[in-house]
Amino acid sequence: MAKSKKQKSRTKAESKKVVKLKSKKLAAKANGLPKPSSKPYGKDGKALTGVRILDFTHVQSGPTCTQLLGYMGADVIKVERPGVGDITRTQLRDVKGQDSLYFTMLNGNKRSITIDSKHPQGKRVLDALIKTCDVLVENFAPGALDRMGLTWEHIHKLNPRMIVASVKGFGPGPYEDCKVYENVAQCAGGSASTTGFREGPPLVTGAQIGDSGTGLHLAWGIVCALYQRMRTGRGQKVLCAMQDGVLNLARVKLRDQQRLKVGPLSEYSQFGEGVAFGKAVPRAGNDSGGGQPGWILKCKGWESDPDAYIYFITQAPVWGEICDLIGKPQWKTDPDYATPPARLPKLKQIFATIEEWTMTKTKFEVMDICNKVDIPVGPILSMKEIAEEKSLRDTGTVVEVDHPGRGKYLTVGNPVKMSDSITEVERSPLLGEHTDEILKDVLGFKAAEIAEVKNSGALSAPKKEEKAA
Ligand code: CAO
Repeated sequence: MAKSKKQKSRTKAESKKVVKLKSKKLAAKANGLPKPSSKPYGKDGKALTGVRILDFTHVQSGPTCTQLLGYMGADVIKVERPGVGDITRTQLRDVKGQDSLYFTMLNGNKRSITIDSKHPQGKRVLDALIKTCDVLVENFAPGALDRMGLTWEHIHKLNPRMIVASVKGFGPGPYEDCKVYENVAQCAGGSASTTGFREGPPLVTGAQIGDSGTGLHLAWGIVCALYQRMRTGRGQKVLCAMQDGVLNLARVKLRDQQRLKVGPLSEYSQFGEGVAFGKAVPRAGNDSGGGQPGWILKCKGWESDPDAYIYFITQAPVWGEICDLIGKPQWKTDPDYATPPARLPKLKQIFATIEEWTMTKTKFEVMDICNKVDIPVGPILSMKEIAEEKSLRDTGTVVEVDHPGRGKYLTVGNPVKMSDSITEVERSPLLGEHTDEILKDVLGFKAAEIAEVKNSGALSAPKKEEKAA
């Protein structure tokens, strides 16, 4: 049936209303987000494209954080002391006169500008950078940033949106003024007291959980603060104390401290060995941290290769498969071995028997055989093996980059892989390599201004140091 003019226009108005309602609903559903990008995945910038970091970090903890942000696409501007730079540039040098691996492996995907932060003209440049950056990251000794005049109040007056992120050794409390390095944090965060063998002294770990671990925590805090800023429009302070970062990684040991009140820790091999527990969580050697007993066992070649070992977990669901592999099928039904509680007092002997089998195979053979029947094992990989491992190169976890001074070197790429933010690992910058570029392109300084700042000596090493170098 044909509609009248009036009916038609009413329908139009109505349909307009419906469209409006629909788009409102859609907008609410999208949580205020833009329309999904139509560009192919990996081709629409990076996760942190558009975020600019004023990187005032040095040594390891802070640089780890800003390198990760750089991997995610942030523009990281590293401020270094003229003529000297980050102290790690010259520490543990392997190539004479060139930036060390210590520096190059922690400062990829960054630009370097040299500024004397205590020089009036240096302060002028820093203030200009504060106005244009989103995040200031620092890991100076407590109070050093304030002594430069870069107090929270000063920064916030210049840029209320600025996030100020800091690594310190300790949070507020009796040790807040202490300078802290990696192993100090491992000890103060509960890792060292719970690492090592019961009979031996506390041990620090090879993984840099104090420095790199805290840098990683700080990066997470910064990204969260950036997200909150989208709602509040203002920056905030982000603090990660190394002691706190280590404790967060050692939280299972604080779990065990509380369990100790209730009774002995039955998954620790000292329980099976009948050794009494003290008041604090003991060192557990190579015991597995979870409820499934595990140990490191020798493999073929262990006599000459210090890394011919495998971590072997006697997970309950695959006990039968383990018994078959090691030629002890009778243990599947023997009441002395058939259940996890029955095995606890005999773990030492059980692992010794499994080791007789693993010693007849290389760690990679054990890996192949066990994984086929879902027995969890882990080969002890040397750094040489990791450096040469093809699959790690293929995924970009180990990357070779070229450096104008020192040539090719290996670095660790982004350990986090994202489908729409592809990491391109870049070499570390030379000291002050981007000073001019930053003054001109980031700060918009005219040639005369650049000359004025440069002539003041705020961006170069004092004459004496220049001669010494
Ligand atoms: N221009 C001028 N001065 C600069 C400068 C620049 N661009 N960059 C740094 N400085 C100055 C600082 O202002 C400071 O001077 P004051 O002491 O006079 O204020 C001085 O250099 C030394 O800084 P610092 O005390 O941070 O360095 P340090 O070598 O004495 O200590 C460390 C190193 C790591 C122990 C200390 O920075 C610290 O405890 N940081 C926090 C915890 C941390 O990150 N530890 C991890 C270290 S390993 O990753």
